[in-house]
Amino acid sequence: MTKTILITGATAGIGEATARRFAAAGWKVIGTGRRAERLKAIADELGDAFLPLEIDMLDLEAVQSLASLSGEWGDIDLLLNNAGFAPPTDPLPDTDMGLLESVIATNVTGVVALTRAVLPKLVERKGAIINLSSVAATYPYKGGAVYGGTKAFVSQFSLDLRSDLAGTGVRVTSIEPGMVETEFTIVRTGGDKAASDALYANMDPMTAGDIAETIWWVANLPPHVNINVVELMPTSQSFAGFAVSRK
Ligand code: 8X3
Repeated sequence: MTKTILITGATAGIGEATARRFAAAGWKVIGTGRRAERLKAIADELGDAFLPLEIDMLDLEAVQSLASLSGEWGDIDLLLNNAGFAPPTDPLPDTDMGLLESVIATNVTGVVALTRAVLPKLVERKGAIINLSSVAATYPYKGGAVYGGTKAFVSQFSLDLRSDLAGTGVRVTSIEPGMVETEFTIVRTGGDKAASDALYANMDPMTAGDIAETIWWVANLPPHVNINVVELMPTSQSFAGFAVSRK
């Protein structure tokens, strides 16, 4: 039987790569995003397998409306909470509060609202939820307080949801990648392509396809196997030591 995945932020990066990966394997893909022309380009490419929905995760009424998807697109087997972004790594007082609010609203409130909206469908289908967290949920770095805080929320939300869903057969996974070369850093730097290129230069970052493949693996394990957390990094990314300030 054909399965259906709902992907937020399907217009680029990990969301787009996952849409392609699942459509190529015969899944139906509902993709949400803000950029209509990008959604249209993906729809032109994937054809009937793809339902493009122009939705801004900040619009909670639009998010809630996904609870009423019906007919051919009403049965959702897998929710991929992928939409999210990071503010610049500037000191907190220098970062625009409106921007921080939209990061929190997208990465936290949007994930909660959409999960809440489609959970009855997932329970009905014994489906699954995969949440895109980050290594920033676990490992602090300078300028990452709000982004890391939102991702720590996503990781813990995923674990706690498993408790709520005990006995339902619904699986929940938190995927926690390190450096993946997508538009993530271009967005984070306010459109600075050169800064993004420099960050990923000569270090073989992971690709959106690497993460899509991980999502595919998690989603297609037998129903009795729940992967709680997947943390992955490029081989070239590792850890720095603690910072110590001395008198
Ligand atoms: C972002 C991961 O390592 O680029 O989610 O900060 S990293």
